[in-house]
Amino acid sequence: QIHDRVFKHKNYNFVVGLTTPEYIDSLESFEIKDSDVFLVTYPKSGTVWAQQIIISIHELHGNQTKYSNNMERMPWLEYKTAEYTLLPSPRLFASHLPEHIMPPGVKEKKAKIVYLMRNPKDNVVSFYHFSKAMADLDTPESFDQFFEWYITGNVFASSWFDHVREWYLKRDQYNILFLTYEEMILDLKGSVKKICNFLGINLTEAAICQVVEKATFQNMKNDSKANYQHLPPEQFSGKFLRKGQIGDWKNTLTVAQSERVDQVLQEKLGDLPLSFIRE
Ligand code: PPS
Repeated sequence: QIHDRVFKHKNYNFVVGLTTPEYIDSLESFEIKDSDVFLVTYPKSGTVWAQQIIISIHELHGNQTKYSNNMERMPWLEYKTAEYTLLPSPRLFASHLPEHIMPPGVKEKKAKIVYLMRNPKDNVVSFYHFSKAMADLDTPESFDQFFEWYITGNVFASSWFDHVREWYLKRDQYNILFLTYEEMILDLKGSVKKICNFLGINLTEAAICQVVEKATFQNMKNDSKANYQHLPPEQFSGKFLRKGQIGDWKNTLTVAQSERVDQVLQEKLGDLPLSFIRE
């Protein structure tokens, strides 16, 4: 089952109108620079949050560039929204691509990947609300319907389980840092420091505190560069910063749905040392 608003290419669901099979194919020869930084996520895992952090770290490090919003400073690799070869270094990209579609050059260069994951129960709830508000996506009739789409990977970005598994299994081929949304919620400052260390950027304690300040839920909500309110309301009628919590899934998933996620987690990721759910 595949919906109107997605097309499958290279065994992955893309959004119709946001990219093309030809452009995706061209990524095979996309030239990578050692200084490139990629933030890779399954959708609704905290992308815009980590985007704000990575951009702020670079700004405070002295990489001042003019940009009107975070999407412009750190565009999505799979949606060609600018001439990427002309972007100043270090280039910063966001991406929801699975490992098998990532430009092969990323492996050969010293380019860095921050891979951010979020537990699938909160992820599916966030994705459901996003699907209702985003005109580019198929609109579910109910949470129950969306849950079925999600569990079977019949959504934009395909299966969360496959995305996480594939990136995790191939991790040794990349210069990659795994982070979770949950650890960012529980220790934002520690997470910012982890990202700085990984990027090889030394910030003063005061600068780190500034990054943390800029990345709080409330401040991001009011930051016009970070909150994605620049998207036209006919395209997106919701909030990118919706609730920003761990465990909100308990207000939405039934016991049976929660158990189903546990079961699929066990089936698909049970052999890997990853744990996601925080009660
Ligand atoms: S997207 O469309 O894939 O780019 O969405 P993404 O940014 O990955 O995920 C959106 C969810 O991340 C939450 N978010 C935050 N949580 C805590 N603190 C901060 N600063 C923050 N910024 C974004 C956002 O609220 C979405 O989660 P939900 O559960 O829907 O609130």
